[in-house]
Amino acid sequence: MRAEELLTIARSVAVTAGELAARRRSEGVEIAASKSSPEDVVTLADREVEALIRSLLADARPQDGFFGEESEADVGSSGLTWVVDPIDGTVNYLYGVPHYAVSIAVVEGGPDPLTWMALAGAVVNPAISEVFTATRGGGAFLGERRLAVVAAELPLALVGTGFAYLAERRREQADTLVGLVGEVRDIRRSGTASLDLCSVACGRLNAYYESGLKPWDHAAGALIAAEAGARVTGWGGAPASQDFILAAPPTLAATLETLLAGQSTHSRSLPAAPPVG
Ligand code: LIP
Repeated sequence: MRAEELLTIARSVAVTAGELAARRRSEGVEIAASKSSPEDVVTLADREVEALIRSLLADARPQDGFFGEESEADVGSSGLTWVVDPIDGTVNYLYGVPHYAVSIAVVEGGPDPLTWMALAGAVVNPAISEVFTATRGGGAFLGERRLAVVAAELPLALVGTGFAYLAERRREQADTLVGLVGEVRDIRRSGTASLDLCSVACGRLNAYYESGLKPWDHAAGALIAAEAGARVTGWGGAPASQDFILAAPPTLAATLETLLAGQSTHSRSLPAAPPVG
């Protein structure tokens, strides 16, 4: 199946799932459980939205694999895997901040960002009806508008980032930020990685970086940012992963990676975060 056909499925399912997420938000959100820490919660809506997405994708593409935040992975038999965050920006969603997203990507390969190749992705913010999409080699779009990153010199770069759910890790990430904040225009912390990556794609941010993301947080947004002209990378040209992701126009990305590598030397020597799943 061509990437455009896969994108049609991703977009349609993400929009439908976004409508359910927004409806549940308007009815009131209930925490179902906490995960890695009391701050790291899952809502009943997270689970319900992922179940809807999983069902719609199984109907459309029964042979494909599924890798979602709230349910068991399934490898499938087609060689394609759907990577899904039913509600990215869970804390924003819980607090009623209208900045959360349904993120759906389809990749060639299994559920490993170090080896998969993203083919198509959709990130939908239902609170403001924004639909970001991309296909590999086909460009990135916000609705029908083609997207392109906006370059900036480091001192004038607006840089997005995020923090972990573990307090000790947040302290180390804040230490890194102390060394960066005086070198750039300003920092933004939106709370939704997929939308941060889409913001780089459309110029609402010049750059975004974060450590500790799960694969479903960045699978679709990374493709959208790359198709808009961003360099999306891990450390030293490695694929983006839980270890580190940086998205920015190529020249700014190189400058930022050098600066962050120096700031993060200490934290990078910390043991790697526990494997996903
Ligand atoms: C969130 C990310 C965000 C990060 C948060 C959390 P979730 O994902 O989108 O960028 O800073 O710590 O990981 O938990 O809302 O799906």
